[in-house]
This record gives sequence, structure tokens and C-alpha cells, in this order.
Amino acid sequence: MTSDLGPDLTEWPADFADSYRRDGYWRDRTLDDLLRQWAADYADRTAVVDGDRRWTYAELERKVGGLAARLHGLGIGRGDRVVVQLPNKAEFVVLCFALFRLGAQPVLALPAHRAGEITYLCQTSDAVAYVVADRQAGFDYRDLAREALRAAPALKHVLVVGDPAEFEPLETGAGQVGDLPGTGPASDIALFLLSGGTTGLPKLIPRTHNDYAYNIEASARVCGFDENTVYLAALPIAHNFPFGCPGMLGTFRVGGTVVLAPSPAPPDTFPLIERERVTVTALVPPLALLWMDAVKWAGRDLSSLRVLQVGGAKFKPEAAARVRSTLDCQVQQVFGMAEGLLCYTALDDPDEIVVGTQGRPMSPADEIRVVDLDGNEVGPGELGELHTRGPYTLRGYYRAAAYNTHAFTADGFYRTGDLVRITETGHLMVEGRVKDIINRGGEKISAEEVENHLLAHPAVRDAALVGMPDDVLGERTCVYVLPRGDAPTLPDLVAFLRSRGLADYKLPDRLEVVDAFPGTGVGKVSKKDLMADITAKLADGR
Ligand code: OOB
Repeated sequence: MTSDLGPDLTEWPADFADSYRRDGYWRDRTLDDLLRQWAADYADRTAVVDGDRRWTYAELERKVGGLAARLHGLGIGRGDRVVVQLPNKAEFVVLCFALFRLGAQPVLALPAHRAGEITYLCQTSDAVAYVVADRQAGFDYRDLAREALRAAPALKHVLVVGDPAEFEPLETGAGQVGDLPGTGPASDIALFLLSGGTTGLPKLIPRTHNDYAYNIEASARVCGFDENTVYLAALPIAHNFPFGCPGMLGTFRVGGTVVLAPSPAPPDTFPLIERERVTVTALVPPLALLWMDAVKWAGRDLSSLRVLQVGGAKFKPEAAARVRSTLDCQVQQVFGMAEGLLCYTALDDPDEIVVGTQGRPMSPADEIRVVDLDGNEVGPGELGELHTRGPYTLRGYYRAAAYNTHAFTADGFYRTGDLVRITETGHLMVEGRVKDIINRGGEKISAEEVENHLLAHPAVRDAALVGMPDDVLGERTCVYVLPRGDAPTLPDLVAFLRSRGLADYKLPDRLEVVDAFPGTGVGKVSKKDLMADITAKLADGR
């Protein structure tokens, strides 16, 4: 489909699609085909563990059939978007596959998202349904649903895991399996992931069945997953990393077991690792640091853990080097993005590579270029912006034709906005970025999005959000404000942003009130100077 804003899916050019098929990257099987295959191959093995619930592959497949029938009965079908905002619960797994079966497309929101993000997602995707849990971590998602219903006219159904209040319950047990219309071709969009987005609002990333099936298949292979893999989903499962890199889906691909953790905190995860004999999990760097400390006093047996994957933000070499001595397992660095490209260090790479680089592109068909400001390729070892294209990297964001013209090169490379260098061995080292995003411990914050909200505050004439160094999170946020009249305080701004429905992780950590912004000479704020300013203040202990 194409809206006024652009196509839903920017197809790969025919010659690329042909070669991806010919070379076996795309196999024209949908994610639903894969589930059916897994249910046949691994029927009695345990697929999912969620608290006391343990489902075999056959049970999972039956529940998917039941839920798909029920959703079909509600009128949800091929090409419909469904915004899914669930914690790491078994219902999430059934729901995703039920939607795949119907050819409906989950839009994977994070539990941290609030009205600002959710209403935007429902509106932009024309979602027909929104699925939430009743209450989680002290927050009532049904309130969010009420707001979304007011803001998004296309929204017909709100389905709730737990107490539905005035909405419909999401029941994964019942449902008569009847004839269903079928998923559609594997070249269709299977799901939407969210990008950090350099402009005001997050962009929707269409991932096709073909591209995502390859994503999980190749990831599982590179990461050595097999039927003995017990994967702990500790990060929010809707994120690409635990969802499919190789994550949950990569574990299913090989008949392993996925254990869902209610949170990544050691009191929630360590007992699960001990009880389920977890072999591998994925974390962002701040959580890896926390685990390395917590293991000393936790008194839990983590000896089953073989591999700790770390990615989402730069994992410093000093920290990476400590993983083995603290957690007694191997570390694997993962540099990935919801847009596609995945780089992994190999399990048999020498220490200096595992500790000092962010790995290598996982596919022989991944094309990468490192370019200078003029778009010319730089030499080996030199710093430049990473551009990439390949069989699982998008060619365009959803309904964003104008944005796509500069997010991609004319020949279809995605401009990642990441500054990297490539070592002689072909490994990438991520050194920074050119995009205006702050990476707060793996959570991506678009400076422009927060600034736009702040401009609506009566005491803010102008605002510039920058990252400031932080030992644990890598970066936190500092907002520079030119006041209008009396200067606002940080609590004022935080309360204001909350009232506008912004997720908590986007709230600024620090405020600096100034009477002028440093310029770049072309009328733009020099964020480089602001970052230097705040870095110097922090170094002075101010
Ligand atoms: C993952 O995906 P996103 O979409 O949340 O964020 C992508 C961005 C990258 O462009 C880069 O700026 C940063 O996150 N990033 C890293 C990194 N991994 C991601 N920066 C430095 N070192 C790393 N290892 O974050 C993501 C998706 C799939 C797997 C793993 C991470």
C-alpha cells in the first residue's frame, strides 16, 4: 500500500531480490510456516517457560491456532496493524505468531512507552487493535488504551492480558480452529520494529517474512544456538535484540527453550538462570555491569551460562574483559539495529577481537561502506559513517518517502549514523555517531523529539538536548535551555514532559540554563560545544 506519505514497504529492486533468493537468503517461507515446521520437528520439547507455565512446541502451536481463530473472528486479518505493548509474558509469544498466521502485522512497542509514543504509533500505523497487559510495574496500561482510543479513530479493539476492565480479554487458551484465510506471501511485511529516529518521532521499520526469517536463521547459526540452548529473554522482548538476534525466534529455530524473565534485574533473572539452567542471554552494557557486580553477593549458581551477548550500546573493552572472571562465561559483542544489519563477534574469535571490537557483519551478503562527510569511502582503519545494505536491511521506512530520501543513498544503502572504523580483520569498532540521538544505556533518545516537546513549555525559549558521559549508562541526557522569563527547574521540565506522555527514559537527567547557545557559524546550535561544556563541568565535579 502507499499513503500520501509514501509506501508501506520499499521493495528491494528486482535484481537484488532475485539474487537473495538464488543465493538462498530468502526462502519464501513465512514466519508462520516456520512455526508450523518447528511444531512438527520439536513437538514435545519445551518452547516457552514463563513462571510456572511451560509450553511445548506443540502446545504453543495449538494456542497460536486458537488465538488466530479468535482474532480472525474479531475481523483482524491480512495487512492489519496491531500495536502490541506487552511485558515478557507467554501471551506475547502466542499473539505474535497468531498475527503472523493471519498476515496481520504486530507493531512492537516497548513497555516503557507512554501516551505520546503509543498514540503516535496507533495513528501512524492506522492500527485496528492495541494489546496491553492490565497493570505492570505500578502502571495501568488500560489508561493508555483509553487515550489511544480517543486519539486514533482506526482503533477498533483493545485486548488486555489480565483484568480487561471495559475492554476485551486476550485469551490464549480458547478458540475453535477453523479455516483461516492464510498469511500471504513471504515478501509481505511480517512485523514492524521501531527506530530510535533522528527526527521528531520514531520511524516504523517494516520487516518482511523473508528478511526476518533469514535474520533469525543466520543469527542462530553465527551464535552457535542448538537444541540445548536455553535462552533467557531478560531485555524487553519487543526489542529486536531479544526478539530475533538470535533471541527468542532464533532459539525456536533450533528447538531450544526460551525462558521469559519479568525484568533483567538480578533478583528476577539469577534464580531463573539457576532453576532453568540458562545457557545464553542478551544484555545492554549497563546491565552487564550490574550483573558482574551482583553475582558476587547473589549466592546463585550461574554455572550453566555459557555466553553473554552484549549490545545496544558500546561495551567498553575494560568491561568486556571482566566478563569471564566475574560471570565465568564467554562474552559476545553484538552491534545491531532494528533497521537490519547485525554484527557479532564469533565465539571462537581471539580475546582481543571479542573484547575490542563490535564484531563482523553476519551475512556474506551484507554490504558495508565507511564514508567521510562527502560520501567518499575512507581507507582501512579510518573513521567514517557506516552505510549498509543487504538481504535483511530495510530499503525504506514505512510511509516516510521524504525522510527516506536522506536516510538512504541513491543506491539503497542505509545511512546508519554510526561512526566506525574497520580493522584489518574486517571487524567493526563503533566510535561514535553523527546522528542526533543519545544512547542512554541502549535506550535511544531522539534529541529533536524531546526538544520539540520542551519548546511548548512557557518558560522555554529554546532547548538543546545533548548526551553527557556516564560511567554506567555510557551517556545520560543534559538539556540546555534558553529561558523565557523566569528559568524553569529540572523537576518542572520533567513533570511537563511526563504530562505530554513521554516515556520515562527520555526525561532529561540534568538542566543547564544559559543565555546563549554556542553557534556553528551557520545558524545552528553547536551540540559539540555543549557536549564539551557539560563534559568539562562533570570533570570538575560541578
Ligand atoms: C540495537 O538496535 P536499536 O535499533 O535499538 O539501535 C541501533 C543503534 C545503532 O545504530 C548504534 O548506534 C547503537 O544502537 N548500537 C551500538 C551497539 N549496538 C547498537 N553502539 C555501539 N556498540 C554496540 N554494540 O541496539 C540492537 C539491535 C539488535 C541487536 C543488538 C542491538
